[in-house]
Amino acid sequence: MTTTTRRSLAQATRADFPILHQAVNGHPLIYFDNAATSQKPRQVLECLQHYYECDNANVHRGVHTLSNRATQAYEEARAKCARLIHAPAPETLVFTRNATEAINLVAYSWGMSQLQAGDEIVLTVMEHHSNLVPWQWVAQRTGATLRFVRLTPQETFDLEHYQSLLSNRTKLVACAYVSNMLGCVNPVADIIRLAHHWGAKVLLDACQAVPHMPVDVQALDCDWLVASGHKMCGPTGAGFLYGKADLLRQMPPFLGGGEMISEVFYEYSTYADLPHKFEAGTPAIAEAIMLGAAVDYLQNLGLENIHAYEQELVSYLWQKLQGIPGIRLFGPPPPHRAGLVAFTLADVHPHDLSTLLDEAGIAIRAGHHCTQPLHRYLNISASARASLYFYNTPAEIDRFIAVVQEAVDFFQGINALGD
Ligand code: C6P
Repeated sequence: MTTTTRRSLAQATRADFPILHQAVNGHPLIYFDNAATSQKPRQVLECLQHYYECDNANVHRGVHTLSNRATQAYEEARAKCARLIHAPAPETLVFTRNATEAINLVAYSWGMSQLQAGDEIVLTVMEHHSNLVPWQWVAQRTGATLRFVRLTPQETFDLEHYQSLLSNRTKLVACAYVSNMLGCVNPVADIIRLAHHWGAKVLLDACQAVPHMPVDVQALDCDWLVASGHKMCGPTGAGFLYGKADLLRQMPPFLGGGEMISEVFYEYSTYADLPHKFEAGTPAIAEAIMLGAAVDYLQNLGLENIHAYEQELVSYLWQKLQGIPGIRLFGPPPPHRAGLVAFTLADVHPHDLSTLLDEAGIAIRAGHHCTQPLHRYLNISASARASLYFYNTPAEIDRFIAVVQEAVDFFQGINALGD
């Protein structure tokens, strides 16, 4: 892709995002908190309006026209999400509220029923709390043991250490595709191949991957993959779990209620086929349909194009950040990273930095980013994180860097007064 096409990707898309065209604290908004949640284009917002104005009804229940329309749109959205990750069939994709719920589904359904004392669950030290807490519960209830892959000196996934942890006791490997703090893109193809060699299943937390790069579950051969719609231009309240069909069929239901059943008697019930077995109760219909519109939007842009553009942006951001005195950047340097950078400054607390940036209209995240154990592992209590998406521009990075530099100068001045 040439520089011109890349520039036009951001330029062309910005007009689609009404929220970006506002002033915050007297300055044009710069939204660098995309790893927390992305903004939504007009096409996705209009989809919500259209659904509630024209088609609103419950799905899979009525035989009237609106119910048929709602059901069709809901199932089309499922098919779109399935195509996005190259799932073999729409029924291998279960709608959930978010990635967290999808991981909990696997933990409760598969983990609680399949694991026992002596089994091992391999996680990494970089996991988000969502891919840690549910496995702690599974381990506590079943007697299985948690093992953690550590980092290389470059703060990436340590493949050698990982191999040393694998054995015939390993029953599950659950790891992030892209770390939401280190920004490293993990060697998931190798991780999966090695786990399968030992007969272990693999769950990929692809929250920070699916919105930003092409993902192919069949090429990867992962057993499960989870993602959140709100990080990929979709609404909150809609995410998904992909699972291999045989595996999903063997798994007991997670939640019980309407729509997940085949037949119900007073004493017992039989369950619906995939994917409905895992979608108890009225689902987030409008949100799922909006997520389908978000997938259309992303695929129109092209995930390869989004990825290439973000690679350029993050290289620029990294290079500029490196020039700031007293900065510590986490994770590997580009090109081996995703479009987010977490850092600390010697003289400025991340929360103070975030407040000063907000005064300049710039949104970043400060804190532990739901990776408290990773922050402890790195010997820090908090970090600042700038996370980019395809609608961000190099000019925004320039402004961000200027304000970070001003913050450093300001706090260095205050600290010097105290000396
Ligand atoms: N990370 C962040 O600011 P939910 O909340 O279920 O949509 O996503 C959870 C989750 C799971 N895994 C990874 C790698 C994630 O990054 C996230 C969400 C956000 O980093 C909000 S804490």
